[in-house]
Amino acid sequence: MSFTIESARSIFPETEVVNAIPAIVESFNQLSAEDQLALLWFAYTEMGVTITPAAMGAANMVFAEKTLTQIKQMSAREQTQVMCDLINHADTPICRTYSSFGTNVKLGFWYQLGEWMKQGIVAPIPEGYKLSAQASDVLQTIRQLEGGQQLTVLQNIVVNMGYAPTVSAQKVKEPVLPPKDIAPRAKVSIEGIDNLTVLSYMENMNAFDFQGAVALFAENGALQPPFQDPIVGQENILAYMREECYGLKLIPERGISEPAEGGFTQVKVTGKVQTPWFGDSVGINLAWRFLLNPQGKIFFVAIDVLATPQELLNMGFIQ
Ligand code: EQ3
Repeated sequence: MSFTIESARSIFPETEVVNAIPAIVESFNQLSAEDQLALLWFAYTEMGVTITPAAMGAANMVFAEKTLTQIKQMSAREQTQVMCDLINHADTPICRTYSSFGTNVKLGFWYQLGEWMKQGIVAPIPEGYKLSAQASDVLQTIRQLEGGQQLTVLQNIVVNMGYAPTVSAQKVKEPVLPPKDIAPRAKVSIEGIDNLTVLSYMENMNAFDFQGAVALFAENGALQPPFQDPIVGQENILAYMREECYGLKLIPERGISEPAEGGFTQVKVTGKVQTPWFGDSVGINLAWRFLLNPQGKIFFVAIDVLATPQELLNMGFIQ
């Protein structure tokens, strides 16, 4: 029997993935727009991590400049309306433009609005705003997550704002940056792993050489980001990486490699990823579950956010 993408999704079934996040995002979405805006403000200001302004360099903010300037020139009421529209997925020109931004531009857009809220240029959350009981519950749940998981919630919420009329909405094509020179590529070592495909994957990703990373995949291979369906095919994976992966730092720590049926090999690696937004102050605990075909190409890789830091050590034989 050979693997399908569907069957590959369940390799290393003992991996404990954080499952609270989609549920938290869902209960957040049930709140009123005002509550959502205020809750995000409270969560963001309480989180105790600050965005590295240099991260704005990882986002091509030029795509958002026109919209940001437009918002800056609005009255406070109009500004609040725009923010509520984004939350309500309203069909407005700004919401459509926002939906066309890549993840980093969306995050940078809100970072800029947040800075302007602090400076009084954009309408702040009214002083003394009281969250509803439901919103306070959601905030409390977010507080109890560990740092990397809090960021994952925030990112998921921000990415889904705006108005996208169809699933295949036109995306802004972010310019292709040349890969870093060979020299600054850092050699990666992973305890328990000597598989060259897996090691090269990590090295290419850290050098932002996405073409190199994608060449390691089988033509019909797939990459499954956290909480998403698999992205299938080299071309789609490349487009995804160009949009989502600039500035990420993969820090794999340890792994296990074992033969699977049909001449395939399954490899599980645990470690952390750092986002350019918070530099080395927050690491998100992850597992990569690779399935390599008999030719040594990546047939499938899932990236999962781990439920607990202890999971970093769980390779299947520690129960
Ligand atoms: C202004 C304020 C505060 C209040 C207002 O009312 C509303 C909003 C929205 C506000 C602003 C909020 C802001 C500025 C939020 C910013 C949030 C940020 C910067 C979050 C960043 C999160 C980044 C994360 C979680 C990155 C995770 C990356 C992962 C898991 C990468 C995984 C991958 C690996 C490791 C691979 O090997 C392949 C690719 C892939 C991407 C899947």
